[in-house]
Amino acid sequence: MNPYVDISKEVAYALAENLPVVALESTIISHGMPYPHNLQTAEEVAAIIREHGAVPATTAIMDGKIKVGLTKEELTRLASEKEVIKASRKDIAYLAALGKTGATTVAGTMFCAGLAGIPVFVTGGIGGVHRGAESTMDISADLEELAQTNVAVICAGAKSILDLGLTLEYLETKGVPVLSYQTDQLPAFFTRSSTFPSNYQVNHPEEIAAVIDTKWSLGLDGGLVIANPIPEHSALEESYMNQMIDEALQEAGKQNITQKDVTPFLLDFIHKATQGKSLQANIALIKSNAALGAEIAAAYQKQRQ
Ligand code: PSU
Repeated sequence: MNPYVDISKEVAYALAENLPVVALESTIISHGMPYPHNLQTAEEVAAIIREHGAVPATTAIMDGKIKVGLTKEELTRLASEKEVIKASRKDIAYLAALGKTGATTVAGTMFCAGLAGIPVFVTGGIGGVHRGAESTMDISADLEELAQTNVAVICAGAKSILDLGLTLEYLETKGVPVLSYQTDQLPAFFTRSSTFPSNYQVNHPEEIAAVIDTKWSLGLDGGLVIANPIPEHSALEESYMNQMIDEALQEAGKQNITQKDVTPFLLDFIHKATQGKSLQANIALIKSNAALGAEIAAAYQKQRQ
C-alpha cells in the first residue's frame, strides 16, 4: 500500500469486501461553510450515506498523511482550525512532504479517492471556468482532474458564480460526460435548471452505474459529472440569486481577490448577503446528493459482480 495513504479500517474493510463506498470532500467543510454548520452537515451527510447502505469516506491530508475516512476529531479540526489549507492537486505533495494539514477540493478528493480505489464521490458543486476567464485564466483544477481520474462525481451542477457555458465546453473538450438526473438541463446549484442542456438525461441509479462501468471498461479514462438538481422545496429564486452573485463578483473584483481565494470569498459573501438562505440550500442539496450517491455506489457494485 502507498506509504502516504492511511485508509480507515471501516473503509478498507468495505473496499476489500466490494461493498459500496462514497468519497466525500473536505474543502466544503473547511472553506465552504461556516462553523458549526460545516461539522454538523458533514456528520449528517455521512449518516445519510450509511442509511442508504454505503460507507462514507471523507478525504483530507492530516499532518502530512493522506487520510481516507476521518474520525470525529479529525472532522472537528477541519471544521474549526483556521490554518487548514485548501488542497487541490497542486498542494498535495507539499502538504504530505512537510506534515501539513489540508482539506481536499473536488480535484484533491478525486485524486485521493482514485488512490484508494473509490469510484463514487459526492459533493455540492464542482469548480469550473470562472466568469471572465478569457482574461484571468481562472479555471478550476477540478476540470482537469475530471479529465484524467476515474471517479464519478455527484453534484448539484455548478454555481453560476462560474461561466456555465464555458465550463460545459471545457468538459466536452476533455471528454467528460455530463449526465443530469431526471432532467435534461444542467442544474445551477441553487436552482434546478439553467439555460444549458446537459449531455444526457438519466433516470435511475442503475442507468448511471451502467454508464460509469461501461466507460471505464472501454478504457475511456477520466471522470463523469452526475448532476442532481437541488430538491424543489429548497431551490432559490433565480433572479434573486443572480443579483447576489453579481454583487459578490463585483466585490471580489474591488478587493482584488485571486486564485484559490476566489471561490471561498464568493461563497462567504453570498452566504452573508442572503442571510443564510444560500447555506440552507447548500445543506439541502448535498444531503440529496449523498442519498443518490450511495444508491449509485450500490448499483455500481452490483453491476460489477
Ligand atoms: N463550489 C461550491 N462549494 C464549494 C466549492 C465549490 O459550491 O465548497 C469548493 C470545492 O471544494 C471545489 C472548490 O472543488 O471549491 C473549487 O475551488 P477552485 O475554484 O479554487 O478550484
